[in-house]
Amino acid sequence: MNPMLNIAIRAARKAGNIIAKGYELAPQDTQVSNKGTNDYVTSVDKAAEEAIIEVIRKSYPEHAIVGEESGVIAGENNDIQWVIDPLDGTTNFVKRFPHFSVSIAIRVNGRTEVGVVYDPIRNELFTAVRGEGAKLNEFRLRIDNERRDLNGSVLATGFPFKVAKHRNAHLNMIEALMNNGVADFRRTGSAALDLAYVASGRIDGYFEIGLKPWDSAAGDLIAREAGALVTNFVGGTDYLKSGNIVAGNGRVVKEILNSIQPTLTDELKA
Ligand code: 2AM
Ligand code: CA
Ligand code: CA
Ligand code: CA
Repeated sequence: MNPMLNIAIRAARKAGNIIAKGYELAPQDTQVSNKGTNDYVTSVDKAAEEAIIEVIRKSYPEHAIVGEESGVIAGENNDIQWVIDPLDGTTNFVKRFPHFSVSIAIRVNGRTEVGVVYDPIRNELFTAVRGEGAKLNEFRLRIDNERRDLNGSVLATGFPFKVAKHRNAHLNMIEALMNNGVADFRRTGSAALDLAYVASGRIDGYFEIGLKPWDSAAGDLIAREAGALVTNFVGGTDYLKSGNIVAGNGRVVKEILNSIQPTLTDELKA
């Protein structure tokens, strides 16, 4: 097995165990604080991130790490960067809604080589290595390629956190997509799992505004290695930078892009 994948899996499982234990505790045993309005961080997010960093440091002390809770930790070799979200879906975790994940991507010279998304509640481990396909536990993943259009489709999305800037555009997108045949939406609260669920054909497509690289880098590789197309809102490839992301099979993505095109503000076209 790819040695870096092996370490990423070890780190994800370790963080997942910390999260699962934290989930079993009485709510008052988890410290919750606010980073901003509706923006929580808990003692479990922090403990999980520390555990991941410790595992990486043991095997690859020279690599750089970017974590949601720690920011950038430079290394001697900054060409290799681990992009980690120790708990994707903190709001679910805090509400005791059992849907969240650990997300770990390894990027080499700006290209994602390894992606791991781990759901500790269901014990589902989604992995991908660039050029080698994607897996759910030991099974190979393939997106749903049968679907040719949006009629009857189910898409996942997330509501944008920059409300003043993006809420209207997002609601317009939902309306436009429903007018073009989308049957239903899922708002799961974990962007990393949304992308992994595109990879597994559990949802037909996914779009979201303003993600951070740690939300999407691992799920992006898993989706693409399962055969998905992933783009920004105008079909471009800079979605890790802008955070504006669309994923699905090629035809579904094309239909999503066509549907949302009239709703895009100038900022969302970039
Ligand atoms: P988090 O749980 O790691 O913070 C779901 O739409 C995505 O939005 C998740 O990846 C979630 O990641 C992220 N998210 C939740 N609250 C957020 C906030 N206040 N600002 C930015 N992203 C947020
Ligand atoms: Ca967060
Ligand atoms: Ca996240
Ligand atoms: Ca997080």
